[in-house]
Amino acid sequence: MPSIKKVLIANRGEISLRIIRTCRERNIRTVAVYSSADETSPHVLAADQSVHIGNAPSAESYLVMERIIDAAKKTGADAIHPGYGFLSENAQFAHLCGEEGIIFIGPEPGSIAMMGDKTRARELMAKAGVPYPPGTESALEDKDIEEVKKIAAEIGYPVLIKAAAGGGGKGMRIVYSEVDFEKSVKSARSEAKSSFGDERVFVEKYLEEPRHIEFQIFADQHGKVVHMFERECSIQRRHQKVIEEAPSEVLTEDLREKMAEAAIAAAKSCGYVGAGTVEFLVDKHLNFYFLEMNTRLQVEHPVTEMITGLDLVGLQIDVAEGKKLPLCQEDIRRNGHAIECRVYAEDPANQFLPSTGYLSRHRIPSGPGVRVDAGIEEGQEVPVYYDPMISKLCVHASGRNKAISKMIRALEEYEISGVRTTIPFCKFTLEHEKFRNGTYDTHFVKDQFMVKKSSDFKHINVAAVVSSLLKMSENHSESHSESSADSSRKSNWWRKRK
Ligand code: MV4
Repeated sequence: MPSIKKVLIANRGEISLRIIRTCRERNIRTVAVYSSADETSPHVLAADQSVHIGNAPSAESYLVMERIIDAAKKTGADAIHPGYGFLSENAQFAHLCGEEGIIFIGPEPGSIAMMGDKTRARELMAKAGVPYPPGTESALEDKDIEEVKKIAAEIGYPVLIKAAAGGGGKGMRIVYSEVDFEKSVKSARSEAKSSFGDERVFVEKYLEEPRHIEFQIFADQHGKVVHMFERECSIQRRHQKVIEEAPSEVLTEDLREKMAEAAIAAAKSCGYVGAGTVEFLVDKHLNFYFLEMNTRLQVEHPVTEMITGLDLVGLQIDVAEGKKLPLCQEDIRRNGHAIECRVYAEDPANQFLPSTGYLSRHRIPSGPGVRVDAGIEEGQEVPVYYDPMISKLCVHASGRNKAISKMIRALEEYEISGVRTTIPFCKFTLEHEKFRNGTYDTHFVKDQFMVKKSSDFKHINVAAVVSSLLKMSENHSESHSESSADSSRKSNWWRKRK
């Protein structure tokens, strides 16, 4: 059995630091790779060794497979952890690692490729008996448009056209009636072609007010697959998750068990190994449908770590070394409630435009049940080249209400100056009646927060939005002032709330 002695981390930011921490606990050496924008970034300073791999744009650094493999060979790393994003779901990269005798800490390239093709994934679910939204079995290219229109009419409008190579919402078109169908297929195809170099699209019934609930699964090389319960990720903005929590408010024990079983069947259908996530949409009648499988460790994995007490990166390393999963399903218990807020350098008062600059102040909250995974430190610049996430703020408490209170406290304690952040938006959401009573769905951000046209006002809680925008502008003026008087006022976060 190969034992991993040195891991190269093909990523940057908080996830690289997260991986380095587990490696250090196991006495595994670490190698960071970095672009010219990351010369002084925390992940580079924290790793045992570092290798410069190119210019700031990721296409010239973190996405260049050969440079990363060369860096692993040069430093004698025996494994590569891809993190999330970048090359983490690139089957060719996983394959290249194998060819070079480097352990790819993730699934086999074949599993990545199968789940990356959404029509292939639907076929696998059909065989595995996992429910998925009604629609065309294969890509539309195999059929003529009249035949496809017939299928769309049978499933019933609205329907959704999706890219076979897609995910994350790119190349998707909602079609409300047959008159728009052909035109939407054409535009979805051309977007799919330009985004993925693959114009194949397929059609699904459009589920109108779904919740996004995903199951964490883990598989070893010996055929054992377990699940680690769900995460509810319905608070999203333009396919970007903002708040995740576990457990989900809507699942009954019975439904949880059925979905977990479906998630395990989905993983087995592609011979999965390692950490993976099976995404489902759940409608208001609590029917669930397979959406896609993410063949990587996800951003929001700390939520699962908090409710299970497990170290998912540690388990990834165990499994990559060929060890049997050191736990059975019965050993995996859930305890309490966890919430994650993603803190982005984006301005919620200005359509979430990226807010770049120096973090002149970055003081993170702490206390029992509070975890902050940050990839950037005070005094550093938020690079414009990558995702503008500053940190993930996670809390754990015995129940949901306590977790919400703890998160609000932690958000208030968090001090950031120099850039505007999504902290006020997270607070707005946590204080929102629909979040508190758990009746939100994937349209929450758009419906409750994005005030664009005045006609939208009749649908929203005007008072809540106005008060949150006022709070945001307060925050805004603070974040741009760096006088000592101002920062002393800011550090008075513990004053009684109004
Ligand atoms: C859907 C859907 C409704 N019905 N599929 C969005 C990203 C991509 N992974 C799939 N997505 C969706 N697929 C059917 N048949 C609604 C979405 C969707 C969504 C899903 C999860 C979380 C947020 C979302 C926001 C908009 C649309």
